Amino acid sequence: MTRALILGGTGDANRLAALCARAGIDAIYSYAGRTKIPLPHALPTRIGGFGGPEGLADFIRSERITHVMDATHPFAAEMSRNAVAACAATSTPLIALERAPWTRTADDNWIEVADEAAAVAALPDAPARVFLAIGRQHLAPFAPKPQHAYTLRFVDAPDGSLPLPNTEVIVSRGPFTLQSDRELMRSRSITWLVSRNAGGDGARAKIDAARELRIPVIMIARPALPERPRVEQAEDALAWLGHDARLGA
Ligand code: 3Y8
Ligand code: NAP
Repeated sequence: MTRALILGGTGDANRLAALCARAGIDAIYSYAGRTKIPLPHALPTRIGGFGGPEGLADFIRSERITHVMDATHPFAAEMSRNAVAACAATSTPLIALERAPWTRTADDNWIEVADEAAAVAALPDAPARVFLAIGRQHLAPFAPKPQHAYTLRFVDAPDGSLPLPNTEVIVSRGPFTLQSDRELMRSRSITWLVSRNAGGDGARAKIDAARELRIPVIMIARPALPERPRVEQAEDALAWLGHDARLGA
């Protein structure tokens, strides 16, 4: 009997959860608990870490999970690595629902970097106006460049001081639109955008807006992940589970 665990926290995971609920599949949705009020789901939902790969393996055994679907964000590398280890330890089938990275077009002005430290190094020394759209967990590396005016976007309002002196915080959870991101960057005379290569549609508006406004983008590449079977569409994850959403099974 199928009993699936969805490692969630993205728009793709939300779509997969809706498909599972509609197909009457016995599934549990899991959040890390990073945000104060995560989006509710039709599926039973758990919030919080498992306690490393061993904790996840224990959860799989105690909850009699038969399939794990890792629909976390491409930068949630620790969760994905733990899922590979825990599924190997418990011989549990695992699929990753992972959208393709964004690719540069001829009209894009991207500086592609490997990580946040390289993104900081790629920023100019002369004071600039930077839209830093990488959340609130990764601001510390930018502290050595306090001379810039930073526009920050968070899911929840910051609960304390920020490691940067000159900031404006926008609290918004996404998904975002081209019109709103273009207006956000134009109204603040943004001259640089820093982004992670999240892929998908939920956060690509800022990339398209930067192209239109001819703003250079410092694009942070995804962390390397262990090999595991992967699909890009929620329907294909459901098909993998043995229920074909397209046929209304
Ligand atoms: C808690 C679940 C939906 C899904 C919304 C997607 C799109 C917006 C891209 C920008 C970039 C960022 C951030 C982002 C994206 C979607 C999707 C996606 C980037 C929620 C969510 C959780 C989180 C956690 C949060 C991180 C932060 C990252 C903000 C829910 C809304 C910047 C990643 O304040 C914090 O501590 C936030 C932490 C991890 C990255 C970071 O390190 O700060 N996501 N985001 C998940 C959990 O608890 O398990 O609250 O409902 C989900 C979404 N985040 O349609 O509703 O599908 O990818 N989220 C990045 O790309 O750099 C926003 O602003 O342009
Ligand atoms: P991470 O660094 O890969 O994970 C750190 C720890 O958080 C994991 O080891 C695990 O704790 C716990 N965790 C992560 N995702 C979880 C989940 N879905 N369910 C239960 N526990 C989870 O993860 P992160 O980058 O902080 O991302 C946390 C969540 O936000 C993920 O669900 C991810 O999909 C979502 N998100 C992240 C980003 C991003 O930029 N990273 C963007 C959008 C959404 P234990 O080791 O204790 O099990």
